[in-house]
Amino acid sequence: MSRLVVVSNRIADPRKTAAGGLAVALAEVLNNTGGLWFGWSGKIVDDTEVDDVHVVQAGPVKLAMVDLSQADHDAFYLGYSNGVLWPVFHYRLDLADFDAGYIAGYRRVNQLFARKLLPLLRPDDVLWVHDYHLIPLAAELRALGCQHRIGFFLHIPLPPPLMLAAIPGHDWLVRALFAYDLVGFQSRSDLKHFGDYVETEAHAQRLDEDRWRAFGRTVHAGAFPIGIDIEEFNALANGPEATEMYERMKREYYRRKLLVGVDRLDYSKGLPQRMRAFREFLTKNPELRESATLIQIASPSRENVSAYTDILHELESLCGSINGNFGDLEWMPVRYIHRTVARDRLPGLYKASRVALVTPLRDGMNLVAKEYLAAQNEEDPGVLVLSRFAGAAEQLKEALLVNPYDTEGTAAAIQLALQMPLEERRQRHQALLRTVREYDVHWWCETFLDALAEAQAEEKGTSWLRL
Ligand code: ADQ
Repeated sequence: MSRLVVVSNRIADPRKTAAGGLAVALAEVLNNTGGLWFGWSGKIVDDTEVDDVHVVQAGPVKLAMVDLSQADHDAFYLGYSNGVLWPVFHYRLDLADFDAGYIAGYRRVNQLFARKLLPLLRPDDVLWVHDYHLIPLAAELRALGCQHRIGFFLHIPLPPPLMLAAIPGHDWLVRALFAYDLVGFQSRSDLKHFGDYVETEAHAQRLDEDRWRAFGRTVHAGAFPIGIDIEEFNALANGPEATEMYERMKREYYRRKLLVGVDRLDYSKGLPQRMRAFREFLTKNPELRESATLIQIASPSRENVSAYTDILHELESLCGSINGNFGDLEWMPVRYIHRTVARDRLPGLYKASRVALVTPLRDGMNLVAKEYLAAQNEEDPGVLVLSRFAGAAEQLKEALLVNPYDTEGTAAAIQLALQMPLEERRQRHQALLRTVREYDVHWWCETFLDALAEAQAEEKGTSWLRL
């Protein structure tokens, strides 16, 4: 069995299961193959100290980490990854900062990763690179002579060609994807955007459903929607912390129906739009007002990027005005919490909530939607209100799908969700849970790695791309 090498910007200690979902799934595969996990240590050091690779043995898994200099961190992480790629890939050209210096820093860090990773590789290793921070990594590795099988998974959406083309250096970025053997996306619409881009902008030849040829290379691409670790999540849901949380919420809100939102505080998550829809719901349904409370958890995220402070202020002001205008001494319609909730308590909060509002403006997948479904009591389940612009909407068709930009439509869905009869809630939940169970994180890992194994078999003997 080949050893698996996972590369991601941040890495997690696989022995600490609290990290949840993705980290747990990857840890499981890594544990089985005695794998290697390579990434940034999270530390910023002086330029002179950047060269060290820190290796830690975590059970059967080896963690190898590099530090970054302040300049590289600023250009690579804050600048190009989160100031250019994140907004544009989430369709927010207006928030992108196309400072010319960032792309050089982005490339420099990918070159650093390639240089430091290559000597750690064994001949039969299989590499799995994750997310938008590391798009050119395979090309940089190939330039150093690496001939390993390399797969890439993009956790965030891929925008349509014209939007992608707004990024200076977009052609270089997409060409770099051809250095991988397999490129995985969250949804079929992302895959379609990839196909459209490479055929129109790069004049790639489509060989079949999932293979394109350009720059002397054939790349396989597919949609591999990520799922949750349902067993791990069920274990958490039955644990003491989740149970305590559930009981406390039920006690505290015994006269009301809870709505819940759990997100990183990010402009892609549509939080102000959600608040406006909830305000519209309160305005239109005075008779339901005092029976509904929205708990919105928004964990702090990338607070050193300015677009994030703007969204924080907008959200605070909306929550304040809703509570000021609709609340009274006994009842506040919104409980807004700007903090991360411990992972082992989350299932209790989900279970106590009659409705989940998962209404991003754009999202690669959105695992909160799947976690909410997994946490429900099957006899008396809650209702998922889901944005049609989340990758999850391709799979979770029985949710109440909404357009988060449409305030009135979303408000109407909130009302429908709160008043949905038990039988309909059960039917929808049953179908949704079946999907969440079938396409869990293990399915995702296995399907991707199987496709990667097949992708390379066809590619033997062709020349590698050099940038
Ligand atoms: P994220 O944008 O971080 O991830 P998401 O999938 O919604 O988004 O959440 C990831 C995890 O973080 C979930 O397990 C969730 O429970 C947890 N989480 C989110 N907000 C939290 C909060 N306030 N407190 C505690 N825990 C919280 C990116 C992409 C997504 C994609 C994932 C995985 O943006 O679209 O689903 O990667 O590929």
